Amino acid sequence: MRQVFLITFGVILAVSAVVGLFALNQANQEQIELTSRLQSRSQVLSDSLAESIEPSYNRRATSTMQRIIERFVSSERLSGIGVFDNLGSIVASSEDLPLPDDGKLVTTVMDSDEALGDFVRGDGVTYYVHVMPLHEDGRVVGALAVVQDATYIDESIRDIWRDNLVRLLLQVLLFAAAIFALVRWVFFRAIAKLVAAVQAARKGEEGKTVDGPGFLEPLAGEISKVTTSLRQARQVASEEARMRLEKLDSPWTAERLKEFVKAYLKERPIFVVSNGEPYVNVKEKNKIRWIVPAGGVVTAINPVMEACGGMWIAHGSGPADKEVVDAEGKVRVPHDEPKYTLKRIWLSVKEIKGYYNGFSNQALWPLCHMAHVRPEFHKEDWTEYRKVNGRFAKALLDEIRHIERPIVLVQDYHLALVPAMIKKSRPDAQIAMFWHIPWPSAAQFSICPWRKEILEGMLGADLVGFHTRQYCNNFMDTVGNEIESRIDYEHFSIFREDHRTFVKPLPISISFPGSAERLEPPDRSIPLRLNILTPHLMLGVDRLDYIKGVPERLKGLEFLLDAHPEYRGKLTMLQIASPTREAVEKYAEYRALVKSEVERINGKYGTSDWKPVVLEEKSYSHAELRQLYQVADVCIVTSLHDGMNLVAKEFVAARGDESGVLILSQFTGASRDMKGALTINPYSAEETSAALHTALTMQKAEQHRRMKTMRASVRDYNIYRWSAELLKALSQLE
Ligand code: GDG
Repeated sequence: MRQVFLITFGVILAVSAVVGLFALNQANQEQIELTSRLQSRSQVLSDSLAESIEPSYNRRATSTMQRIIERFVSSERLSGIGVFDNLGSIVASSEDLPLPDDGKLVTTVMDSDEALGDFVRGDGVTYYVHVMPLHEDGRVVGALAVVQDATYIDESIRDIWRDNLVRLLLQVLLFAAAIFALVRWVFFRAIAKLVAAVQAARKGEEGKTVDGPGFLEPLAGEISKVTTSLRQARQVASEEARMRLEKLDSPWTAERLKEFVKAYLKERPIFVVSNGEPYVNVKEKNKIRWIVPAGGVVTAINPVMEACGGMWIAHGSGPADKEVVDAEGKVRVPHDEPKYTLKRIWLSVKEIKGYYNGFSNQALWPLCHMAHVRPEFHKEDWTEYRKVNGRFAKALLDEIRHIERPIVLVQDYHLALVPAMIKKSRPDAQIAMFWHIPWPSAAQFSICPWRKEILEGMLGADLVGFHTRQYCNNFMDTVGNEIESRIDYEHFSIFREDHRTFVKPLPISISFPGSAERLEPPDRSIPLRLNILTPHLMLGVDRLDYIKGVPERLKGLEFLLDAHPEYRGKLTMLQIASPTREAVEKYAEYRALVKSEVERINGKYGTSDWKPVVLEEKSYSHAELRQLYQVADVCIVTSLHDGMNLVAKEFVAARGDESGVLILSQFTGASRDMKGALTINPYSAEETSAALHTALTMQKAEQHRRMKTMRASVRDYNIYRWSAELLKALSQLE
């Protein structure tokens, strides 16, 4: 748009300059012509008047002169006539004779014996004064001045300028409108069409031809060739990918997953249903911006949706979420390069209290995690949980009503009842449910008053996935204990009535290789901003959740600073603690506990220029977290129980330099895959401290060896492979 204005402005400037020059020339010509006509008339009038006046002047017949003057003034419509003696004094004149004050013109004419003329301005009127000498016997004896109103010359020049200005304005308006329309509709439209065609080629969409109007034809031709080559290259890649699809080996990329989806699912759309949404909109200073919320489900599922497209249904929890969606609660995301549709569901305060804060996070979350927080079961929370699950199911059923055999991926413990609700109305839907948190032992699960309903809900899915084989076993045992069914341990499936559900371990991962793959120069700006200047940096990144074992981590640090005072002043623990589930009391208590522990340790060891722990109780962007992963010497994960833990994998993925040490709790799903980590029992401060000491003194060669192993494992089993395995297993269940 700016360019259109610039072009229009340039043209207007050029037109104005041309019109201005022409107007100036016209005005000059007019002035010369009118002036010359005025001068000639003055000359003729003066000559004929002089002839009549001279005899009377020589006779000093003043009254005769006065009469002649008066007659002449009125008959020729003059502004005045004056007769002067040889001293320049008026002898006879018309009434109100407008003359220059100093009378110089009269004197000059008499001295030079030559007629002269000049313009005189006064009271908004311009006069032309013509003075000629009067003679007696060939001698100059006086002068005669004839004064004419010359204002019409100024007016005529003004009219010329005004007419030209009006013409200029009209031209400017017409030109501006024409240029605007031309640039906008012809030029920009053609460019926009070209851009759309190139974009379509980049995204691999078929059927958009690259063409442009005459002047853009050469460019369009070249772009067309490039996009054809791109399409051909893509076809070759796709062919190769298709040939490799049968093998679920590495490397898996977003492109390969896309091809896989095309080949296996024949482009059947994918629907993801989860409680949490991938983007949250907030309003700051009247401007809406989006942020990626902290949490493992979003980290894992977003790259899959970006690769495969489809629809993600989630709770719209952001304060400005409603302002960016259409009437159906939908918006295309990511906002800067849309790839799939996000449909938001709105929940009331009561629903959030019972379904989310209540049953999901005060009953199921502690029930599934052995973190010594007692689950709280309340009938009213369960009622809301069931009701909200019904609302998610209904929203999904509305969306799939015209789609044959849709693929539905239900995420996590908030939506355990959704699979059966969908299956009941749409038996043709292929449903997978992934449980992102641990599944406890059958005995532990048996304390849940609504265990049967939860299991029946989950068994509506064709496939139920957990991170580890152990969780799968626990689930099969639980179903065996609680529900009338036939358990098939050979194929890991459960028969109930006429439906069969497969149970499969699918260790979730991250999108490596991805942006994390790039080797960026380490950026220490965040530690510097936080005034962390110690040679060693130990990093923790967690939602502020009691399962993450932050107080235990702090105890481990305390133990280290006691056992190895040489680290005092040399080591800083930076804890990124993104706030989470703040409406739940246990989380508020936990937050206060972490804060007071940090203060206690900082009080115990801190000095004027060193704090052992820097606690950041706020969310960081993924790009900032990546910067931190790249400069930390140690990343520490001390979860008391954790389904997988993606922070461990993100740290490893960010270490393109193959150095740094990962300390990992043995109670995370990740500890099964991350063979190069230093594994600890976070309940033992002594063990944590020993691992920290080992990490801080580890030779570079040893760090490389361990990091290489871990990077290879995350690269081989990334999120694209995870989803390919899940989708392949699901599509083969017919
Ligand atoms: C559940 C299970 C399982 C952290 N702080 C910020 C932030 N994060 C991101 C991390 C990471 C994710 O959140 C946390 O993932 P985790 O896997 O560590 O943990 P949970 O959120 O508890 O996830 C877990 C996971 O689901 C997947 O199945 O592994 O066991 O509990 O990606 O980088 N992200 C942003 N700002 C932060 O401040 N944007």
